[in-house]
Amino acid sequence: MKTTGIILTTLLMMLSFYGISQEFKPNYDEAKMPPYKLPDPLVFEDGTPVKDKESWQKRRAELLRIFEKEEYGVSPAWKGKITATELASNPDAFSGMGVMKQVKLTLINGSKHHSMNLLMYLPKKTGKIPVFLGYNFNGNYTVTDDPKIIAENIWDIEGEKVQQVKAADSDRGSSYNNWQVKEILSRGYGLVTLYYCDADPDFNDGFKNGVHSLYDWKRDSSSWGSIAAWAWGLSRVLDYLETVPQIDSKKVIVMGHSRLGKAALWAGATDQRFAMVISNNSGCGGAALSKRIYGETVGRINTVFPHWFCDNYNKYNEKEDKLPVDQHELLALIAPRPLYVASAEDDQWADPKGEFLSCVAASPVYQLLGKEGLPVTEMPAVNSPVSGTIGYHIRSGGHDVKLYDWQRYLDFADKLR
Ligand code: GTR
Repeated sequence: MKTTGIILTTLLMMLSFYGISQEFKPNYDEAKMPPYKLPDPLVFEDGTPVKDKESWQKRRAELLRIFEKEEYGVSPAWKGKITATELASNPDAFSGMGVMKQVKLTLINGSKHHSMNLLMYLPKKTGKIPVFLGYNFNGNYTVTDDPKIIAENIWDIEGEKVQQVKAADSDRGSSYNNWQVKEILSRGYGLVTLYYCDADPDFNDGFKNGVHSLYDWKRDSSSWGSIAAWAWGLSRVLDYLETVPQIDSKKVIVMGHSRLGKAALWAGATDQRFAMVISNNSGCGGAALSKRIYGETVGRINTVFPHWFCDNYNKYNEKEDKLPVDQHELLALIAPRPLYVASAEDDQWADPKGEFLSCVAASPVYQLLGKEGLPVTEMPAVNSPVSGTIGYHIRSGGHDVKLYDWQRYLDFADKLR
């Protein structure tokens, strides 16, 4: 979703990382991958096999605890209050195709509070509306060029000093291609999006800013990192959506690209109210298998983004073989709900094959729960989507969300109808 910005950040971060660790060279050669064995999602830690749906629930809880403790960190239970204030609206967005609303959500936890601004587009139709929910990278005002969308300050995390800066009016609508709002509305779906730094600014602030600031807590080795904070923020948005009469809160599809695809997967794993989960090019720490050591690795991601995961995750830097779980088990936590994983051919950094194999290895859990999982075990050709209860495609082109991806997601979302 970030285009030039994200490419620049990635390049800068890669350069600075090479400064830190000269020896890091991503592997892009299947022949050079170490042999690896994936943990079986249907076998408990103590070796007992999972035989039925009931024992899967226990295994599910075990896996969730491992992912919390060793990878994303433990998020707090929410016992606070949420208020919603309408900030702006447009009853005739896109020449009457839909309604635009901007709503400020304030999360109140005792004397602490934190606000996040939602941008919503809902089609004009009768009946409850299924919606896609996802973070945007660059601010709500970049999603469409509607001048009524408030241009909030954005976080400059790329400059020498991390700071909030005024949004540039020239960026209005600059992320439209990543959101395809007209396509979404014309298919009868709504879109709810918010700026990801509104939930947690994306820099290593010692887990103090954003939703972290709602709690008094002492950081330890399994404290919630930014991915967990972003996922937690999505659950708070869902709390609010449950109160909006026009929205079908039983059909909220959580979607994210790249780091926000990792957050969407973790949100879907931790909050079973999300009806469907979509991961677009989520890669390492998202849908891709870590034990393959292909493209981005655990050591590299923890070094460049020390705030994304919990501190325990560092134990597996260059030691992926020691990981007690792998990412197919994260996907399995979404079962039996529909899940779509999308890769891009030129995005080898995110390991498309590792994302595909992860779907294959999650499928036995779907099957145990009476669902199809992914219908194939051989990687499909480029631009040839496959779908059962798990859907997958590898698109031509690079790390991005394109109209092609949205069209596949909309087709897949029709499974909820
Ligand atoms: C990269 C990072 C990836 C991915 C991406 C993004 O720099 O290595 O894991 O998350 O950023 O979020 O765009």
